[in-house]
Amino acid sequence: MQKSPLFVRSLGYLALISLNFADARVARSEDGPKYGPNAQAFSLGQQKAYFEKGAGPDFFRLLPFYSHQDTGSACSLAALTTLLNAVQSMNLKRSVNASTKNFTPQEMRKNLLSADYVARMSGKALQALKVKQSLGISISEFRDVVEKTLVKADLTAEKPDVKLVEFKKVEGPHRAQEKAQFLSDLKKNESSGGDFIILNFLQGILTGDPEGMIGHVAMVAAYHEKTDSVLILDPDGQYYEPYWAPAQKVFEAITDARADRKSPGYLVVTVK
Ligand SMILES: [Ca+2]
Repeated sequence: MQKSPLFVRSLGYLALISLNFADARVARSEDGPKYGPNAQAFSLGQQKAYFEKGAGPDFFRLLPFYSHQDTGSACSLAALTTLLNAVQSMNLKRSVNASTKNFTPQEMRKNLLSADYVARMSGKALQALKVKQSLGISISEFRDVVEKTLVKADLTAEKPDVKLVEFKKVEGPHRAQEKAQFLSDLKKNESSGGDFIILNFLQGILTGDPEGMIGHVAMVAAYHEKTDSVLILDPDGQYYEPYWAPAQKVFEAITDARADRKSPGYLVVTVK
């Protein structure tokens, strides 16, 4: 399929000037592979090894609510939709019943989200400019959106804990400790159903698509310790399905300074 030179997709934080960046992107060969060496489509089989010992609780909680972004800047909103539906299904405050609706981006825009965030998720730079914003969102700002939306949706018995784990913008010896923290969080998250990880990352590092070298937001569905790989629920459904990626590459993708205009990082959301 022919991609428009101004085609903008899957961005977590796109400044207005990024339209120029998108312009400059190198179009991938139409005949090239869908995924590079750092991503394996979920449908291609690694899950067989993952399921040998049974999947973690997040996988079953999140997969039924996997959401695609509906605009070029709404990846974080898609992840938020998945998160809210997953938390709602946990019946932490009240049990779902026949009248309980699933959350959808359309209804959330109308009834749950701030005008500011809605404009930033619109995919339309001028609409974002009207509220003095640019398209997309930084992970630190998204932390606040996740917390406020979970509270407003009133799905938990206790106030949700939304922790931002930030990385230094520059490379250095601190990366070893940061990676150890990330792996520790992945392992803990994999074993517990009461917490979830939301990544902010440079999509192209994982997919191999030069057009994807921009910030992106997605939930972690699983961590397979045996193969040291992470199942990413990439909301860029126009092009991708969930895929496995080596934890080392995921770490590189989330620490890359280009992933976030402020400072790169990820969220650990704990609900009770
Ligand atoms: Ca978990």
